[in-house]
Amino acid sequence: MKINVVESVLKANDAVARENRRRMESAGVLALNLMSAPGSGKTALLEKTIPALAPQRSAVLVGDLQTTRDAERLSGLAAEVTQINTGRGCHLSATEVSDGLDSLRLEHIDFLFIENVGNMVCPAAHDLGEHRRVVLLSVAEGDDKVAKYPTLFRPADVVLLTKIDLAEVLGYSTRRVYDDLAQVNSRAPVIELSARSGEGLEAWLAWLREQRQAVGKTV
Ligand SMILES: Nc1nc2c(ncn2[C@@H]2O[C@H](COP(=O)(O)OP(=O)(O)O)[C@@H](O)[C@H]2O)c(=O)[nH]1
Ligand SMILES: [Mg+2]
Repeated sequence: MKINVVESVLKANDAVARENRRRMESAGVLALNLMSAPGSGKTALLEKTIPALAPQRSAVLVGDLQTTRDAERLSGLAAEVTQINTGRGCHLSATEVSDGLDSLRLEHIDFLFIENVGNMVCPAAHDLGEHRRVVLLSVAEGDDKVAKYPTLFRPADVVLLTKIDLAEVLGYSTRRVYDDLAQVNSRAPVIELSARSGEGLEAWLAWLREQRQAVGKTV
């Protein structure tokens, strides 16, 4: 009985996610779901990405349990920013994203960045209707997390090794991360980057533009 309830909740989420994807496709929006542990640098990356990419044509839906702090950091950088507070929820749901989409003028947007709630388990289980899954792993979290949290990394379309400016001081082994990724997800490209130093940002911007072309749009 319990299992049936869980299945039906996920099925309901998937149906709403399909509708979200259809809405965004008909408006020509590329949607990216950013997932990682709290503090790995999702908002900092968006602060650098959006001004360099398409500030007038980007929007953000940002999920946190409480506060509008991330929306405040990003407002003024993107054309539109909506904060979603999940209360006790450890991930965004497709329904919350659907409500978020209602707040945006989709026809004016090319890139929609969905900053998921910081968590390495729950977000990966919930389709939001995104086109691409972006998984961040910061150097500060340690080099052993890919093998420990494979469900996060397996469906990633790109893996961003963030805060790479800290690698040396932390004695970080990127080799271990690449070895583990080869077991878990050999499809996703890996970009080493730092929102602080700017290293890797050009490669990340190029990847974003390529994805937009892949869904039939150019910027
Ligand atoms: N050294 C360094 N610190 C960073 C970098 N990116 C983010 N941070 C810091 O990491 C902390 C968490 O970043 P934030 O963007 O809020 O993470 P989020 O919770 O994933 O959105 C902040 O203190 C940032 O200044 C980076 O590339 N290098
Ligand atoms: Mg954030």
